[in-house]
Amino acid sequence: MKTVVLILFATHLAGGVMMPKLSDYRNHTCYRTCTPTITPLTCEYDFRLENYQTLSIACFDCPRNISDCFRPYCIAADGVLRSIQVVNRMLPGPAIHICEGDTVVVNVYNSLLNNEGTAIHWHGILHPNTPFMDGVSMMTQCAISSKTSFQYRFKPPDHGTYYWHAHSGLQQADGVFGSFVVRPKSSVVQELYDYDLAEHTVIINEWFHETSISKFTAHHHAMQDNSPKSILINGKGAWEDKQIDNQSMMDHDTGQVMTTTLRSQSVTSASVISTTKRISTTPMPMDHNQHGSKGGNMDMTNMSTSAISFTSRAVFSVKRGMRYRFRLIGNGVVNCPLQVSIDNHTLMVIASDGVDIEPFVTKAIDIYAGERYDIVVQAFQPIGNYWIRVFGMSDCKTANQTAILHYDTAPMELPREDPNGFGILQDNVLNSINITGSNKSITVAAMKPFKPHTKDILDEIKRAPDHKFFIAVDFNKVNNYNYLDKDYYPLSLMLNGGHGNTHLMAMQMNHITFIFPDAPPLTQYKDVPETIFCNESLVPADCKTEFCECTHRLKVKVGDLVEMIVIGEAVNGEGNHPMHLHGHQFWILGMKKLKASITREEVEALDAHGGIERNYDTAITKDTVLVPDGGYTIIKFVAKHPGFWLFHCHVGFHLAMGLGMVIQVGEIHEMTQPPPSFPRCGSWRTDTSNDQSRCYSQTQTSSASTFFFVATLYYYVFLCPVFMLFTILL
Ligand SMILES: *[C@@H]1O[C@H](CO)[C@@H](O)[C@H](O)[C@H]1NC(C)=O
Ligand SMILES: *[C@@H]1O[C@H](CO)[C@@H](O)[C@H](O)[C@H]1NC(C)=O
Ligand SMILES: *[C@@H]1O[C@H](CO)[C@@H](O)[C@H](O)[C@H]1NC(C)=O
Ligand SMILES: *[C@@H]1O[C@H](CO)[C@@H](O)[C@H](O)[C@H]1NC(C)=O
Ligand SMILES: *[C@@H]1O[C@H](CO)[C@@H](O)[C@H](O)[C@H]1NC(C)=O
Ligand SMILES: *[C@@H]1O[C@H](CO)[C@@H](O)[C@H](O)[C@H]1NC(C)=O
Ligand SMILES: *[C@@H]1O[C@H](CO)[C@@H](O)[C@H](O)[C@H]1NC(C)=O
Ligand SMILES: *[C@@H]1O[C@H](CO)[C@@H](O)[C@H](O)[C@H]1NC(C)=O
Ligand SMILES: *[C@@H]1O[C@H](CO)[C@@H](O)[C@H](O)[C@H]1NC(C)=O
Ligand SMILES: [Cu+2]
Repeated sequence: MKTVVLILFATHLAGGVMMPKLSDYRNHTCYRTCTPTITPLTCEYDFRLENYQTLSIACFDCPRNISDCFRPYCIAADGVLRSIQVVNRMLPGPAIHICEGDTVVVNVYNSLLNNEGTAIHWHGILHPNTPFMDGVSMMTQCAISSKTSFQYRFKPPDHGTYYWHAHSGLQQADGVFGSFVVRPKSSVVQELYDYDLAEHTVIINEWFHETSISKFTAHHHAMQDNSPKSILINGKGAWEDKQIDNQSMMDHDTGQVMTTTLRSQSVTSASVISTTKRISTTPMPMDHNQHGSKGGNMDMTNMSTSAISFTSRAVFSVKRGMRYRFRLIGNGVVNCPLQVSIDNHTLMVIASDGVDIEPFVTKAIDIYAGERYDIVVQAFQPIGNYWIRVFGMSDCKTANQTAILHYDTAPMELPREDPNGFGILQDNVLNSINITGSNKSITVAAMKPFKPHTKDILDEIKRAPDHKFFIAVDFNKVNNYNYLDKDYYPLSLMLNGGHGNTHLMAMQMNHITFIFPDAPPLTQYKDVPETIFCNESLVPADCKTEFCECTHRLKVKVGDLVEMIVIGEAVNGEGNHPMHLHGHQFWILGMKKLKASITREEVEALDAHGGIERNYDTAITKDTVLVPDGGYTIIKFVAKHPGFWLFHCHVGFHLAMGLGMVIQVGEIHEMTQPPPSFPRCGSWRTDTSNDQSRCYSQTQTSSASTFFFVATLYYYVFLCPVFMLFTILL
């Protein structure tokens, strides 16, 4: 009896939410060969979000002892100490690899400190019937409060390369992301490669050496730069900088802070490190992460030379003579196109954003935040090791990273070529930032679908749209009260300071800064006052002179054909914006950089005179596309799926500044509503006379909370005294 009582009390103290053991995959069998006759599975994962640390105590002597860097839960990153936010103490977080037709269940346990809320978005995955599983905090659900859990459950309708990331604040930039691959049961492009392995998923992101929120506030409130120092490939990288040679690190054995000169540390001096190391007796878990080199210690650092740093780069193994499908994921968070190339190998592009395209060969791809490219790498070169190079551009001009393409019988050594070797390639580049350049470099608008469009699809694409929206994106010269004060430190003073900092201006779409409402409209439409929504024809003021901030919404009917001409005005500052649409794929009808800067009026005039061509015949579909500065990108889609779908710049800092809008497809009654117990949230105040819509009436209280209330009452009023009585009696 005593045990029962203790268990009851323990459960009570834990608040009822069980935090799972780390790395706890409910089912390890979802990664398998996908065939047309395969039995669909339900693939369940536990995600625990935590504040964590690179080079934590889990890392023992890493990076002085490189083997230690491969210990479970050791996140070495690029060897620089910093605070991070991660899922299951992994970077990237757990990879999801399923077959077409499988159902995904992810139990998110929010263990973040500071009572920070979260939400996880499944980037690129469509939700025809589960719009409330899109994972956008304050749009499709409430933020998952700290110390609570939330279960995502959905069936991805299409195969392809996707990824997941936090869609709440800047958590994605601090480590809350991972890959998500839905393998086809059968595929038209399959004959182009021999292998499609989980370990060849390549997720690339810029990396700050401090928390992203610290970078963000320094940028906007103190006019600092927002340039990341480094780049990570599958969470790994090498970093070299004299300033961090002597970074203070705790000696995890002695507990003493030691300043180590990492650069001159040699393999032999590593043995000087304390031998009274704590021994971890737990066996190494399987590497469920499946990113790059799995399991084994692929130590490719070279500690006897000062030319490189001391954490391991990602290693991708191949067998000579074979062709491999690599899935590249651009997980950018600032304005950093990332150019990817592989020494002595070409990249055959076969798919992008989950859609097969007519294969073509390029030397390099410029990947923008949120884009995915599937390529075939032919391992036909002499056996050896080759650099996979990633060069940052724009705000990442000084950041770069390398990984290694390793032919499996080659010695474990670094490629001979200089890792800084050549700079950014200008020719033979897909999606180049300078798309007016060489004729060998093409834009994504020039990519062709794998199979020609059927007549039905062509008719659909060519039909006159029900809505044609011109959307101008720019930094605007208005007093953005989020970063300035009209009276005490207005924009005019700041700009005259000689900095010319564009990031103090307002990041807007048609002169409107987007804000999320204080309750998610998809699931609590009644709680969102209609007055918070706005659009160009209904704004509070003259937004060209006054700062306008509201929930920018474009409302369309289910089935409407929508064309959007998105213009990168770049009048007040350059910036390339990769625009991402939730819930739909769109055709790309055109993309052109016209000049250094251009106004919406100029593009509208050009279009009115037939000066803007649209390619219908070979238009491909994507879900994330670059809008070049001083140019435009034209997208078109059938608004098939009812819901509230965010359309935003995927640069995390830009979205945080309000570069987005929401497309409302259909009326609320046409949208699939979540189960009645779905979590609710919102603002509250006692005096609601001016606003009846903010607090919930008794009838709207979810059945789950009613149940919880009744259960708690029952527990305290009845069960608790009974058990206490028993305890006393025993
Ligand atoms: C896990 O995989 C096995 C084997 O494929 C399957 O039988 C089982 O139903 C799966 N379990 C869950 C919880 O999906
Ligand atoms: C380095 O770490 C590995 C495994 O973590 C351990 O087996 C080895 O003894 C360590 N080497 C030194 C020199 O401490
Ligand atoms: C690459 O990054 C390193 C810092 O890790 C820097 O020293 C080097 O100059 C960069 N190379 C190029 C070509 O930008
Ligand atoms: C790092 O420490 C070493 C030894 O303490 C010292 O000689 C060197 O100047 C330091 N380097 C820097 C960049 O501070
Ligand atoms: C790789 O390409 C470089 C530059 O074209 C060339 O110098 C080198 O010999 C090539 N390496 C191999 C192994 O073919
Ligand atoms: C490490 O660098 C040294 C000096 O450049 C070189 O002689 C050695 O072969 C390298 N080792 C590996 C494993 O690459
Ligand atoms: C693009 O072109 C502009 C001017 O034509 C140049 O300043 C810039 O460096 C180029 N960017 C890249 C990434 O090549
Ligand atoms: C364009 O391509 C053609 C054919 O491949 C080539 O002859 C020509 O030199 C290229 N022009 C430029 C500017 O690169
Ligand atoms: C813009 O807002 C007005 C007023 O609410 C509305 O009538 C109009 O339909 C809206 N336009 C779009 C495209 O949502
Ligand atoms: Cu942007």
